Amino acid sequence: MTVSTVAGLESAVGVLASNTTILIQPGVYDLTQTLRIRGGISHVAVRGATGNRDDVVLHGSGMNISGAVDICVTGEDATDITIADLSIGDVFYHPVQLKGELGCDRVLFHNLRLFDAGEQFVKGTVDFANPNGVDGGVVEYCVLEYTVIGPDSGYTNGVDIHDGANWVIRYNLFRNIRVPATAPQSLGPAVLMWSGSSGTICESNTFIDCERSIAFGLGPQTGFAHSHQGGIIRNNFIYRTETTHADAGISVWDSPGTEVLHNTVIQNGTYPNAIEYRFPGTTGVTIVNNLTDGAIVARDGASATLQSNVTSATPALFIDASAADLHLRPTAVAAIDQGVAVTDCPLDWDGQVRPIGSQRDIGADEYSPPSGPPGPLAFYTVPPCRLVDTRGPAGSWGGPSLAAGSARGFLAAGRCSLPAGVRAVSVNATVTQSGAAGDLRLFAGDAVMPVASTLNYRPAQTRANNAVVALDALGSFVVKCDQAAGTVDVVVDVNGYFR
Ligand SMILES: [Ca+2]
Ligand SMILES: [Ca+2]
Repeated sequence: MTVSTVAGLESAVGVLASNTTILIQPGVYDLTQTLRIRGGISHVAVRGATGNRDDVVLHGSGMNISGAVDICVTGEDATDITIADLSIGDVFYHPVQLKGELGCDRVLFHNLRLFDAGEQFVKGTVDFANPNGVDGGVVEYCVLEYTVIGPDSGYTNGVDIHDGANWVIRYNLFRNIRVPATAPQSLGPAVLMWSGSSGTICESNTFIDCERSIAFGLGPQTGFAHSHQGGIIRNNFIYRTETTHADAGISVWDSPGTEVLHNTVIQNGTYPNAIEYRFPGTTGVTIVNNLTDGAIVARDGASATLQSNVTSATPALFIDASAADLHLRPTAVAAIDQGVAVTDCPLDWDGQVRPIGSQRDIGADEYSPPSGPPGPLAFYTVPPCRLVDTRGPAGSWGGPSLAAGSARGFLAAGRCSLPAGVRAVSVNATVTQSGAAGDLRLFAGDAVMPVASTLNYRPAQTRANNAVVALDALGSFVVKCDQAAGTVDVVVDVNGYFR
């Protein structure tokens, strides 16, 4: 269903049924009540209608004043929730709270801007007497930021999850997760996974001017064997010049078995340590191929295996450090081809396959020499492979169905035997279960939307067509659905690629 008013949105969420998407038309929505996703439902989505997160903005009652709406969206007794393509902020507590104590699991946050939260931006709660937190969350392609600075209380984090298993936090920008110098509380990590959380993957994010960027565990906690266990912190860019409340970029505090691989942490002397592992419960940790301008330090009886880290990085190694572009320059000989082989980090920050050249590079970027003007592309076949099927469970390559007028991006590189650097894909695109007559346009995400359609269809028709679809620099493409109303399902099978 499509909504275009605050009342329409609040009413639609109130009656939301399983397997339903709410599409929100462009506009600013000053909420009058919390949008509660609940009622034992599953496979539901709340999305901006255009695919541009800046077109749809949900406001609470204000970051600094408690009011009618202190939490914008809650996930309660509901699972397999998608929240995508919009902005949420200006709220006294949380843009989004997920209630593990009520049975919430598996929430996808995609292409959101979350801003100006009086407390945590994404909060996953739990009943500490009977812990069963929110599992299987994904936060991807989002911006979480304070426009200027956080609340006077200082009580904030970006993503803060109690007792969550197997979260994935990737390709996000965390900016200005910091609080005033006078705040009574401070040092809230931008990513904080704790209270019995496990198996988190935190990868290929960028952190700019955050007090602490990533914390797996926050020290021993009563009632939990460990604050966090396992998981991987890899390929993150962390950059800070802010001197107030400075702390370590990466903290592994009571988190056994965690891997810290190929991160670039540049804090410009604002705090002596780039990476800290701490407390006796932190055992079996591996810290490999990280590039920092600060120390990597054990505290309070923690143990780890360190290999091939460089802790003497200078801004001269990077393309534009002051703008937090921590890609390596060709002259960065201290990092390029100086790493050791490591299993659990096959790609770099850009999604490029490691190694390029003779060995892996230290840090989050694998340096790739400029390719020069593109030459003629070569065509390669791959075994037919299903890349996208919106009839499937909600996810990056699955549901929900495409809504009328919407556009959605899909990453192709790295899937279906498609290598990094792929420039175009040969596909068979199928539409089915169309709610109205329409057409699809498939195109590179960084290109101007083409006039010509890839596939035209009538209502309730199943129809297929072959196409060659160009990809953007990250190896992704966009599907734009042109139809008057309803939804359509899309299946994209790959049979070859150009590179
Ligand atoms: Ca290399
Ligand atoms: Ca690279």
